[in-house]
Amino acid sequence: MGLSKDFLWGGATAANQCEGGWQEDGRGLSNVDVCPAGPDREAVIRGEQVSLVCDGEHRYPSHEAIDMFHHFREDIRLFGEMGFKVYRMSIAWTRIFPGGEEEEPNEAGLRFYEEVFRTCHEYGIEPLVTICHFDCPVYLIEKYGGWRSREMIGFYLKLCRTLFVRYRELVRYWLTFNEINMILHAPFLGAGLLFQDGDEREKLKYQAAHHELIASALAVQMAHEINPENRVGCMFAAGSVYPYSCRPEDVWEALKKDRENYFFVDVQARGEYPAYAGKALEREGLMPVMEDEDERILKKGTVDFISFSYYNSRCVSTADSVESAEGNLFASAKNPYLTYSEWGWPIDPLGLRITLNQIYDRYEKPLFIVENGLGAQDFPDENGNVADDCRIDYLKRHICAMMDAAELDGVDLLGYTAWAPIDLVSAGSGHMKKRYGFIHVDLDDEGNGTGKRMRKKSFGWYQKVIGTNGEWA
Ligand code: P53
Repeated sequence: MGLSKDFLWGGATAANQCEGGWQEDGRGLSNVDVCPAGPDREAVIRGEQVSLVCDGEHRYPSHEAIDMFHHFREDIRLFGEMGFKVYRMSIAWTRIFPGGEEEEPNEAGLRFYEEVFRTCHEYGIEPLVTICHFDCPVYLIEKYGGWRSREMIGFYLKLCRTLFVRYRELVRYWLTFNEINMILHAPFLGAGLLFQDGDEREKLKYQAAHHELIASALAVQMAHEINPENRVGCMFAAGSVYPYSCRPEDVWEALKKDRENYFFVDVQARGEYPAYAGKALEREGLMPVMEDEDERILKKGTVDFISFSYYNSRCVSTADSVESAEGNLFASAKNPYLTYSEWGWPIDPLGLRITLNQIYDRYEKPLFIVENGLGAQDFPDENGNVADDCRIDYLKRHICAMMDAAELDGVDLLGYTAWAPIDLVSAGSGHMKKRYGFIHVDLDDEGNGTGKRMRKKSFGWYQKVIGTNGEWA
C-alpha cells in the first residue's frame, strides 16, 4: 500500500510573493503591487481603502519580494535537490499582458516563464501553473473595475490562450484561479474589486465571482481543445467548519459556512449553481446577472481535479459569548481543543483528513493539496543554520493525516505541494518574517539583507519524506 508511485510531491509559490522584478522587461502594474506591507494592508486587500498608485510612505513587498526573478535557477536547483516531482507557481499576468488589453503578448515575459519551465524539466520537475494567483492588471481595474465587469472574461481568456499555446509542450497541469472563494474575504486581491460608498459590496462580490466562474469554465474547455492532455483544476481555500457545540443552531451555522466555500467548487466541479445557492442568492438579492449561454458554459467546463489550500479548520457558533479567533481573514470562533501558531492560526492535522474526506465524498474527483504549511519566525544560529523543528512537526502531522486519508479512507490524491518551499512574502500580512520555507532567505520585513539562500533543517527532512514516498513522515 502507500501512496501511488507517481504521487506528486513538491512545493507551491505565487509570482507576486516571490518574483520581485516588478518593472523588469516591460512588466505592468498589478493589484498586488499596490498592496502595502504594514497595518494598512488589510483594508487594501479587502478593497475598502485602495490607492492604485504607489506612494513614498508605504513599502510594497511585491516589488522586490525575494527576487526569484533573478534567482530562479538556483532556487529550482534546490527544489530539485529535495527531490520535487512538481513545482506549483503562478504567472504574473502583467508580465504577459502589461495592461491586460494589448493585442500581442510581451515576448520577454513569455520567454521568462519558458526558461522557468525548462529549468524545472531539467530537474525532472513538472510545473503546476496557477494562471491567476491574486493578480489583476491595474489598468483593467481603472478601466473596467476589475472582475465586476464581464469584459474581464475576454482578457483572461486571451491570457489563457497565450499560455496554453506557448507552453503546450512544457505544462500539463493548470489551475484557473487561486483560492477562488477568497473573493468573499479579500476582494481586491481576488478580483481587483475596490469599493466606493454606496456600492452593494456583497452583490458585487457575487457578480465578480460569477464572471470568474464563467472564465474558469471557458478556460477548462480551451485547455482541453488546445491539448487533450491538459489537466485543469479549480482551487479553493479549504478547511472544514466545525460547529462550536452540538446546539443545532451551531451545526446549521457550520453547514452554511461550509457552503460559502463549497459554492465555488460545486459550480466548478458539477457545472451548475447548487440549489441552496440559487435560493439564498435570490432571497438576499445577490443573484448575479447572467447571460443565456452561461448555464451551458458552466456545464461544459467542469474541472478535471479539485485542488485546495489547507492551513486549519474553522469553527463557528451563533452564541455571542464564544470567543473569536484573531489573525485570519476567515472569521472563526476560537477552538479550545487546538493550539495556535504565532500568527493565531489553529493547528489541526486531523482537520486535514476530515477536510479531504468531506471534499472527496462530495465530488469523487481526484484531489490535490496545493498549499499546506506553517508560517513561523526563524532564528538562525551564528552559522546561519535554522533548526525549524516546529515546521517539521506541523508538516509531519499533516502529511500523516493526508496519508491516512489516502490509505485508510481511499481518497484519490494526486499530490501535495507544501506552502512554501522557500521563504517569501506573506499574502495576508505582507511580512517576510512569517516564514514557511525549507530554504531560508536572508531578508527582513524592511527588505534588508543579502537575499542569500540557506537550507534549513526541514530541507533534509522533506527530502527524506519525498525519497520514501511519505513513509519517513
Ligand atoms: P499568508 C489567508 C490570507 C491570505 C491568503 O497565507 C491566504 C490565506 C489562507 O487561507 O491564502 C493562501 O501568506 C494563499 C497564499 C498565501 C497563503 O495562503 O497570509 O493562496 O498566497 O501566502 C498563506 O500566511
